[in-house]
Amino acid sequence: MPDNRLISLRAALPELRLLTDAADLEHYGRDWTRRWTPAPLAIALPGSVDEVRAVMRWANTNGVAVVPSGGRTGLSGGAVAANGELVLSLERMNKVLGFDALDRTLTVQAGISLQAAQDAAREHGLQYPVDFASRGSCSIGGTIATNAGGIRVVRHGNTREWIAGMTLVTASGELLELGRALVKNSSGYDLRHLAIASEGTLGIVVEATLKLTDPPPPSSVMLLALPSFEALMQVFAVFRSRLQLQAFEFLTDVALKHVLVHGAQAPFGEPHPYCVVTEFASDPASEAEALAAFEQCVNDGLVSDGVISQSEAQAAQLWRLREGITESLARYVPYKNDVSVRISAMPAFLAETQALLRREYPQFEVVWFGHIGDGNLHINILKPDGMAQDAFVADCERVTKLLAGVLQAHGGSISAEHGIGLVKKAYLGCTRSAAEIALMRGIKAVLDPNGILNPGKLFDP
Ligand code: 2HG
Ligand code: ZN
Repeated sequence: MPDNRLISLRAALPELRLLTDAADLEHYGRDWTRRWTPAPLAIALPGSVDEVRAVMRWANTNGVAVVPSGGRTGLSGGAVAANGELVLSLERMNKVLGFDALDRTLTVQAGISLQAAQDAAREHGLQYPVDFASRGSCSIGGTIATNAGGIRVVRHGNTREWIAGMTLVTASGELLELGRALVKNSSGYDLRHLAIASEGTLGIVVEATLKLTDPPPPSSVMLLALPSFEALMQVFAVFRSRLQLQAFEFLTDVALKHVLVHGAQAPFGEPHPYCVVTEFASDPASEAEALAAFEQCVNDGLVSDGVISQSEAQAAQLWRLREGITESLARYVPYKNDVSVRISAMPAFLAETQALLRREYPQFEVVWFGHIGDGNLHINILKPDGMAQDAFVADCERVTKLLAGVLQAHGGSISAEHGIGLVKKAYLGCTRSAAEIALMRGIKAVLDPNGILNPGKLFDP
C-alpha cells in the first residue's frame, strides 16, 4: 500500500525523481556505520536547487523528516535514515559550476565528490587541499556538514578554512547565500560557519564556493618506526620544528597488521610498535632537514627505523599503510572513537587513555591510528567474531562514558572530524556545556521550527 505521504509528494512534484525500491531504500538509508537498519520513506534525487527548495517546502508543510545525503561515507550515522524519513540525495547535483582565477575559487554543486573537486582545482593549476581516504566517494556537501578534517589538516586546516561561500536551502525552502566568497566581510553573524559542521540539521548545502591554494610542492613520504607511544609527540616536535610538514599520521602495529592482511606491502623487515607517515617537500634542502631530523630522533632513541619514498609509486605504497586502515577493518564493523585534545595536552591524554583502554578492553582488539599532528586519535574497537553486535556496542558505550570523562578532564572533543550524528550524541555534553547545547537547540528551533531537518542527529528533538 503506497504511503499517503508518497502520494502527496508525487502529486506535488510529479517531475521529481523518486526511488522506492527496497534495494534503493537500503542503499541510500545507511552510511558506513552499518549499525542501524535503513528504513527511509523514499529517496528524492533532485536535479536542481529549485527542486531541492520545492522538496523542502513540501516536507515542511507536511511535517516529513528529511535526511540530506551525499556520499554516505560518514562514520557517525549522520546520514542514516532509519525512521521513515525522506532521503534527499544530492547525487545528481555533482557539477563544477565555475572557476575564478582572480578569486582563486571553484564553485561546485554539493553532490560533487571531493576527488572531482580536487581534480578540477588541479586542472586550473591550483589545489583544494582538504584530503582523506574516502575522497572518491564522499561529497563536498558531506565534508561541509561534518567540517571534515583528514590527512592535511596539520598543514592546511579543516574544511571550515576552505569554504568561501555556500548556498543553503532552509527547512522552509528559502535560499540563503552565505559568505559570498568575500575575503573580507564584517557584516554581522557569519551563518556560513553555523552551517559548517551542523550535520544537515540547519539546512541543505546545495552549492559551495571552495577556496583554492597553490599546488603542493613535489613531496617525499617518510615512514618512521617508533619504539614507544611516548616518543610520538617528541618525534612530531622535532619534525615540525625543522620542516613544513604536509602530513603527520600514526598507526600502531595492530593497525599495520590489518592493512598488511588486506594486501599492503610490509615496510620493515621486523615489527615495530608504532609507525608514523609524514610528508614534506622533496627539494634538496627539505630532504636534508628530514634526514637530520631522522638522525636526531634515532640518536635520542625516539625512532628505530625509517624509509623515505624514492618514487611516486613508493610514496603511494607508504600512504596505503595509513589510508587503507578503515577499509581493512570494515569487516569487523568496529566501534569507532574519533577524539581530539589540544596538541599540548596529547602526551598526558595519551597516557591516561592508553591505561584506560588496557584496563577496560582486555577482551577486544583495539586499533589506534590517526592524525596525531592535529591532536586527533582514531580508536577502533573490533567486535570479536561470534559476539552479538548489541552486546558489543553496549560494552563499548560503557567504556566511551569513561573516555568521555578523560576527554572532559583534558578539554578535548568526543568528535574531532566525523561528527556527532547518532553515534556520539549521548556524549555531546562532555565537549559542549549545557548552556552551549541549549543555544544550539535554540538556533535549530529558529532555522527549523518544525524539526524536519535530520531529526535525532546531534541531539534528540
Ligand atoms: C581516517 O582518518 C578516517 O582514516 C577514518 O577519519 C577513521 O576509520 C576510522 O576510524
Ligand atoms: Zn581521520
